[in-house]
Amino acid sequence: MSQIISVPDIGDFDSVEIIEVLVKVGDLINKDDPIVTLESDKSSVEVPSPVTGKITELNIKIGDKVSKGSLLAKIEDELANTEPEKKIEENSSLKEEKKSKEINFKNVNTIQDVQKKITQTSSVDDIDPLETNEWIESLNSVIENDGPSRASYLLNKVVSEAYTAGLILPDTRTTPYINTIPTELEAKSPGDQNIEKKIRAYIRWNAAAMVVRANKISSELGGHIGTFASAATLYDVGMNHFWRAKNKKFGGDLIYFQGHSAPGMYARAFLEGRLSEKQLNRFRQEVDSGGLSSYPHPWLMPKFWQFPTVSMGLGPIMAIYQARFLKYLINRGLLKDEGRKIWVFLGDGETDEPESLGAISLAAREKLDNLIFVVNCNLQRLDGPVRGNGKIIQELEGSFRGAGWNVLKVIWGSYWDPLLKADKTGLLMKRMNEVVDGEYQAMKAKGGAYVREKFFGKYPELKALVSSMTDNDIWKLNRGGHDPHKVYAAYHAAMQNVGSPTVIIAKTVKGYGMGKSGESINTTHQQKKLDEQDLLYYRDRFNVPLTDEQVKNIEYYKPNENSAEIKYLKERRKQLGGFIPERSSLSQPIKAPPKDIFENFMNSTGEKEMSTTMVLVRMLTNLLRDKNVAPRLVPIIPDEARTFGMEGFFRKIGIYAHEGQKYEPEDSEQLSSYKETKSGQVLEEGITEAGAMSSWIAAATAYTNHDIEMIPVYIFYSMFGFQRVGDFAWAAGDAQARGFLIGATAGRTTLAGEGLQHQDGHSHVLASMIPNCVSYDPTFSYEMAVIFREGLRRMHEKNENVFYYITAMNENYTHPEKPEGADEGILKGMYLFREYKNKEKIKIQLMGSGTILREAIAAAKILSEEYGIGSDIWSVTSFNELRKDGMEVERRNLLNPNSKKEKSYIEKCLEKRDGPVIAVTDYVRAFSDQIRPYTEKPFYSFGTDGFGRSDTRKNLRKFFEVDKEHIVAYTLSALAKEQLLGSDSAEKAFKKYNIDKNKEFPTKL
Ligand SMILES: Cc1ncc(C[n+]2csc(CCOP(=O)(O)OP(=O)(O)O)c2C)c(N)n1
Ligand SMILES: [Mg+2]
Repeated sequence: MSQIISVPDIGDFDSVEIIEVLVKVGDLINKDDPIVTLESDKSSVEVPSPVTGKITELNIKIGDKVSKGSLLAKIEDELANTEPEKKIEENSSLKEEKKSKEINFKNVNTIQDVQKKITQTSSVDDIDPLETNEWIESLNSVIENDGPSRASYLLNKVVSEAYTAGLILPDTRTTPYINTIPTELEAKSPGDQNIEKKIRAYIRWNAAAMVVRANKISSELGGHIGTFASAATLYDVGMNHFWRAKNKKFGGDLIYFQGHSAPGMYARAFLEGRLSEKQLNRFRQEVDSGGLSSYPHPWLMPKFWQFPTVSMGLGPIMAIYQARFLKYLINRGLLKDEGRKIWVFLGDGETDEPESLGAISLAAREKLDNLIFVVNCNLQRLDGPVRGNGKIIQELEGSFRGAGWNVLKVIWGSYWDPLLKADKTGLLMKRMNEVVDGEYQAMKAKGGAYVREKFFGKYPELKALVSSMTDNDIWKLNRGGHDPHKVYAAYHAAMQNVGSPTVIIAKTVKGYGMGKSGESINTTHQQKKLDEQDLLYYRDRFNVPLTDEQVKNIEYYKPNENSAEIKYLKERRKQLGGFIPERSSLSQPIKAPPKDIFENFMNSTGEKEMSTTMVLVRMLTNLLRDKNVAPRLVPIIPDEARTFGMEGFFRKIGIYAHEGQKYEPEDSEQLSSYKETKSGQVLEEGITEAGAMSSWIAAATAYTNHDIEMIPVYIFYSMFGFQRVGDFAWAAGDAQARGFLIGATAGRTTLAGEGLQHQDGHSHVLASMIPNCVSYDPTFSYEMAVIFREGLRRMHEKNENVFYYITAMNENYTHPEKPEGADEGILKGMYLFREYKNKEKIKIQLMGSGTILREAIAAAKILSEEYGIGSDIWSVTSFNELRKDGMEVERRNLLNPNSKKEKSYIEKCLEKRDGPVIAVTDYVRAFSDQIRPYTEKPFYSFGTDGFGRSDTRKNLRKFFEVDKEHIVAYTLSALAKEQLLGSDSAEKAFKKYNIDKNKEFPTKL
């Protein structure tokens, strides 16, 4: 049966142009295959075929204008049978919906398997204990007869009723200041505790010894002892029992180590035989190869570290988006679901960074049960207590519970269990609740007698509770984070949790075991030099089998290979699949797309005006037709798709949504309707540049973390890029990210109306500071195409560890054809775009980039036609790349004063050309000034230094003095200064163009 294909609802547009016809008569096509591409003045979108069939008639051609309802083609759809497919889709989405409607009890009780009955402790606040008992007995009977789910349901119901009745309920953000998992429900560790204790002691010792040794070499080297000392058990339990390494059979868990706990990881790797004593001795001495980096830096130790975490706050948010990206890869069918987990270690002080907690609601919303945070609450940060007057653990519990996380508090160690059991009145718990962190810290600094007096001494009953204990016994009452049993139970519960992320909030002591030199004191963080007495104390505290002499020499301790400890440690890692951390990549390069995908962009657009953003979006649309590239593209947008004309992607490739789409979108009839789907490809991040950047980093490092090469393209307002999330970009460089960052709406005068906070005139300068960031400011469509294509080739085919920053503009203009042989120059940073030769022989070297190149081109015309001055017009696609080349060549020349002078690329371009350089961009002068040292020609740069403001492009260019008139006048003046021309021409030009000489420099306005 023949069917008509017409233009569907395309939103607010009328009479849009057909820019591509993608089928011909006789073609057999599938449902949803594109028929034509339509382009408005802002965006392009493909019209998909509604059915599978054979094209029998084509009613349009390129250049036609069409509107909603216009006839495009006819298709014979007798080959098609799309109904069953549809049904399958419907069935699965129905099922999903049903599933999501099932009642979820996880927030009611995190311990799924309630085995114990609730027992009443008579509380001092209870006015009617008998009545309370009746309630509790009822609850127990429900648990016993109908199970915990029913009990939870009833409690929920009662609570809802109470809310409805207007009852003011107790604040339930937090639970009492005790462990979340009751002792009876703790999963027991299968490990040999004796051996594990010894291993932990050796790791502690070696970590501290390494730092102390480094500081003997030079106190400049620094390092941390106290942090790892507080976290050793948290890491050890993970290493011995939970964290599975990547190997041929399994993708591996990903562990984000707290940056300054790195010494502990080195110390373990030393026992495992992965690092030598020589390497430990080179901690923080990296200049000659073989040293160990201060913190986790994949750039410096590319086979060891995976995640740069030491800039606080970046680790937690990057890990959240990593966990989400893992689910994305699974839901898109690119990875199999192996139950891999992302573990993230962070300090309690670090949680004050907005990035640390800024995305925790996303983690819950996305049901990231592959994510486990471990917050090491040692109650201290660098200067002092994290919450001296409060309780960081309770505060964090409230935040995470409120966000929908599964919260497991690990506050008290096993030595407290009998005391808590004996606490029949709830007084001990009350005391635990009322003591603030400042006091808790002081107690661990001051010893057992102090704790007896200050903690238990407040209430006679509590004093009595510990009366048979010695001060030393009291001192031994341990915190949960130092108790391997409690930590094991929490990790075990976290692994079982389904449907939400888990946070383990563990209480520890900063500088645990360091004694007077640094246990729980405000200066612990800075402690890196232990003297002999301190070291002897530390050895004794953990029973490290070293003689006094060995301690004095700060020797490392490593038992021999056949010792029970080393065998055990290795065996545990063998069982868990290998060593951690370890960085590797088994990913396959992506075959670069054929030339013809980009060929169109090399031609002139004729009369047709378009922006480079549109060019880029068109290019991505084309790439989505390439079978190798298409599945690997990850478009990432922080709520700006419509700004950039990318809304066509919504329907075409779908927006990733782990629960699919539970609603019919308002615009479902339209071609670019808002389509959310479980297999969606677009990461529509909402308004979070930090989040979007974290997604980009996850995708850009998927080649190592997931062994699959992905091509992330994150497109954002350029002003909200490097300026906003520059530290992430730095971390991306460290992590050896590969992918595209697109700074759209770039240029201080090009994003006209938006004003000061939006107009970017410096992102390229910021980008230039990252060594492995390759950046370009292209003007024309062919430049964009050549650059993007090379980016794909270098990063994703040749696997170079660089990432690309490309600016794109929103100004529409026509694009010329690519000049013959321009490719090399486009990539190196400059090429000759056009030449004006005049009789008078005065010439200038006119350089421009981005949209301001067009002002330069217009100025050259005026200079030639009105002043007889010739120009060589250089399109400078990358001042940044030119500078890199200039610096390198200069250095080589200085190192080889006897050799023939090598020429930089800039010199090669300019050597046979006359006249001063006039460089003009939509960026601050510092951008073009970068290449000043690499040419001997006089150099004048013009740019957009100063705060932006809203106005028309024309007015803004006049204000910043980068319009064609200013370029002409300043050029004439520069020529006068070079004594190539009299000064009258310039003076006349200033008058002619009404240039106000008394206007302040724009940076002062
Ligand atoms: C963004 C950032 N700001 C500051 C620092 C410097 N710094 C390193 S560790 C530290 C204190 C950390 O305290 P906490 O998070 O509680 O970790 P702890 O050492 O107590 O485990 C600070 C301020 C940093 N690394 N990153
Ligand atoms: Mg801390």
